[in-house]
Amino acid sequence: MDKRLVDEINKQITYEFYSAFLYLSMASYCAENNLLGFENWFKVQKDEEEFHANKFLDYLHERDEHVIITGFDNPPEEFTSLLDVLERSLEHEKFVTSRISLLLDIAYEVKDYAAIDFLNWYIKEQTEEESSFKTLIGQVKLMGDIGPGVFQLDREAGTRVFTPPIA
Ligand code: OFO
Repeated sequence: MDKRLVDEINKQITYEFYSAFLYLSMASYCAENNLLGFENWFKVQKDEEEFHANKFLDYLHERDEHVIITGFDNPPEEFTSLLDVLERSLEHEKFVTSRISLLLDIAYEVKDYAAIDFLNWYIKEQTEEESSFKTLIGQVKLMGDIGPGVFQLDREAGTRVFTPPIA
């Protein structure tokens, strides 16, 4: 594979694990603020991010490339409200979408059609992730992030379960 593409995918593995830690930090904020449904929701999101990271890692091995595991910055641990958590999540997902687009740009540039096929899965996944955060933000804005409205949303968030996305 093209070296730049391999390097950027290796960086992406780090970003995906960072996402997992970010969502774990958000799950903790929710737990500490009696939002146990959202604690569950963000822990499931963390599982999804680990799935994304491992999928990249397995792909590099499948293509006979070297995987480099690196550390990353600490995720934030101070949040002001559930809405703040969700808005910062959406902002983060937009950043990740831009990263996946960069990977695809390189894959097109070097005409790596197998990588293009592989990366298209992430494009679809990012659209879904951004959309689910946008929906939650809209719902929290409608119902308010304190009081009975959020209690209902929290109950629904508590029903989320991790099912590995279809590859
Ligand atoms: Fe891996 O999609 Fe979120 O960050």
